[in-house]
Amino acid sequence: MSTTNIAKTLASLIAEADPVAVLTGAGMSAESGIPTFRGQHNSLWSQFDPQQLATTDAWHADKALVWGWYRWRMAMVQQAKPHAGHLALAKLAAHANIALVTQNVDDLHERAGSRVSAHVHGSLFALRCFDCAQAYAQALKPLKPHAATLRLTPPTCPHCGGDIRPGFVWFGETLPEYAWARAEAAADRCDLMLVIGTSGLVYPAAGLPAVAQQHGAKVVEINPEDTALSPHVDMHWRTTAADALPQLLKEIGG
Ligand code: BJW
Repeated sequence: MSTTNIAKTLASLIAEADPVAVLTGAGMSAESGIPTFRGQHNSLWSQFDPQQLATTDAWHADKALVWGWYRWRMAMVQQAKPHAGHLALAKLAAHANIALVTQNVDDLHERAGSRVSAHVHGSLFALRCFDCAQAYAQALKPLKPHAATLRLTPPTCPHCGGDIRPGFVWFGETLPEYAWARAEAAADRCDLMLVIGTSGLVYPAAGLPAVAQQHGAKVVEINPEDTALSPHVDMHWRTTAADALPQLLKEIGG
């Protein structure tokens, strides 16, 4: 199918669907300059070992290494801007009832104007104490740009003296209960799910498209590459988020 036909078909699926669930992953932010986790020569896991950085064992083994790496990523996100795909998705909400579920810990959807239903893997801006889980609201000391491997001491919790940790979900941790309930509800109820920029490898989020299909929804994937989900989806659009979403918005009349 030509690109124009894909955009037209998807626009008509959206016109008939209520609600539309959108599940985004790291590829959604790639064109804003935020590296994905897997694949590509500059992806995070091609340069850094997830076992050393994204597990509670990694945190206990070397908090300064993990905190320095997260501060490096926070700075990268703060400098990034939403791209045309983020902006188009935000505008699509004027034409469809969208439930946006993201695996991303950045705030690019919000900065583009979208209301995010669920950040299932947490958020860059939701720091909390490792020990007592109290939210940490104090501003972090501004840093000069630093190397990803700079070791930095995490702040101390004003309530219990524990270490402040990033508000992300590491491997082996359960997902935030409220966010996960909203994500499951979106998958249960939707008539259409758009799956944008995820490899579909990390569970339980990767199971959401199957849940949507079990409830009768169609699933459409927007991704320049084949993924673990590709064999199961109803339609693919083999292009990037910043290319597809503005075309889709135009087709819908936005
Ligand atoms: C573009 C593009 C462009 C590029 N436009 N597209 C079953 C079997 C085995 C293990 C498990 C299992 N079920 C659960 C597990 C364990 C584990 C898991 O899934 N492991 C798998 C790797 C096998 N899951 C967990 O541990 C989860 N917790 C859990 O299950 O709790 C219950 C439990 C407790 C105790 C024991 C067992 C279970 C938690 C998962 C947390 C994931 N955390 C991370 C890090 C977040 C913090 C941080 O940011 O550092 O979340 S991992 C990382 O992967 C991050 C992402 O959100 C997540 C998904 O990645 P995503 O978004 O798909 O990105 P990529 O890089 O993989 O793909 C990018 C895609 O974009 C590619 O397809 C590109 O082609 C595409 N792309 N440019 C559009 N311009």
